[in-house]
Amino acid sequence: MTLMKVEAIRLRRLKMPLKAPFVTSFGCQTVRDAILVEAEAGGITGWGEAPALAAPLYNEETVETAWHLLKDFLVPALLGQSLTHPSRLAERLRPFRRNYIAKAGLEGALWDVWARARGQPLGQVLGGTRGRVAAGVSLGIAASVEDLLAEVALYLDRGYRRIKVKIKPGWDLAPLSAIRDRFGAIPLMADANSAYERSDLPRLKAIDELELMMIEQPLAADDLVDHARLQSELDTPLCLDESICSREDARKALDLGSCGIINIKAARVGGLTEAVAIHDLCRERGVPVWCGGMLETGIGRAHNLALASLPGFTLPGDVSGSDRYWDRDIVCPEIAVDAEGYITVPAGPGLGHEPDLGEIARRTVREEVLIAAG
Ligand code: OSB
Ligand code: MG
Repeated sequence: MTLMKVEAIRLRRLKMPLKAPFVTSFGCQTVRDAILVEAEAGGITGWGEAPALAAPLYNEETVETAWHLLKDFLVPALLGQSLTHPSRLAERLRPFRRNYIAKAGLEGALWDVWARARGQPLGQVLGGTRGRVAAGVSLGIAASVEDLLAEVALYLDRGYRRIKVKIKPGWDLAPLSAIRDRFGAIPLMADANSAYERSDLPRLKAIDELELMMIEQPLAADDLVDHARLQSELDTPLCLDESICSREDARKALDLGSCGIINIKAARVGGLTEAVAIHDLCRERGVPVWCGGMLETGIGRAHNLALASLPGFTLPGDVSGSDRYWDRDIVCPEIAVDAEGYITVPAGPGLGHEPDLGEIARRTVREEVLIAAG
């Protein structure tokens, strides 16, 4: 396949109950309303996921807006068109502003088609070099410090190689100090999802004393300038998530000194092409990156695993096993963490974790098939 002609796209909405509610500074999730994108091109099927959240609290997108964008703009712009490579999709979709999570779902399906057509694993097609990826976990805001300590113990026992804790003003020093007291110098970091302001500097200075690996996104998504000011006041590296929606954002953040580390999520930046471009920039500049997550099903999780196999992903990310969120995932095999806390990057073509069509059908609550005219 040198030209990829997309003949049909099937969009699905799935209801996936989370094992336990996931609480952040911006809200509480109990059910994952997931969007899957299935693309047909030249007899090959590829899968992507658009992991927008139910409410516009992490970024401006929601499950409904991502569905609307895909159905009414992005898929119609692609159907019947021929692409020489998945990386050419972004320019086709550029007239439609932002809506990066929706775009990433469509691009992801095309990357899977492309890799399967070549009989190569997606990781390899992206430039991945690792055979395994260190697993990390993101722990939500808990009901009590004791509950959080029990969760930390569980994931350390399972071999996870980094613990991330969600924080907000009032749920920061106590839980983080308790973890340091109980577990010592484990690889520990905190994610604020923009819950702090400049006036919280004294509190952030106190967190600085805990020698975390990094503090993720303390300030507003649109504020690279105050992140740079804050970074100059702290020894702990800042890591940006919400602030970085493109390679250009990453360049500006690094030029300004707004962070020392970047969390790369393909979903947040419009797809794997832009994610790889940010990876390449950071690698040139010696800036470590790690792969973030968005409560993905196994489909998005397999995409993340492929991305995290690139050489610049030197820090463990929010790449966890299927059983972190799901009683039963929708891919075969499920994504598993070994006793040493690593996930094997699959060697099969494309995602390397096959969609479980029965399980997907059982959870599908809405479906839309769009077919190229003629
Ligand atoms: O800020 O990294 C984040 C989940 C949804 C939206 C934003 C974030 C997260 C997480 C969990 O931290 C990552 C995961 O385990 O998928
Ligand atoms: Mg984050």
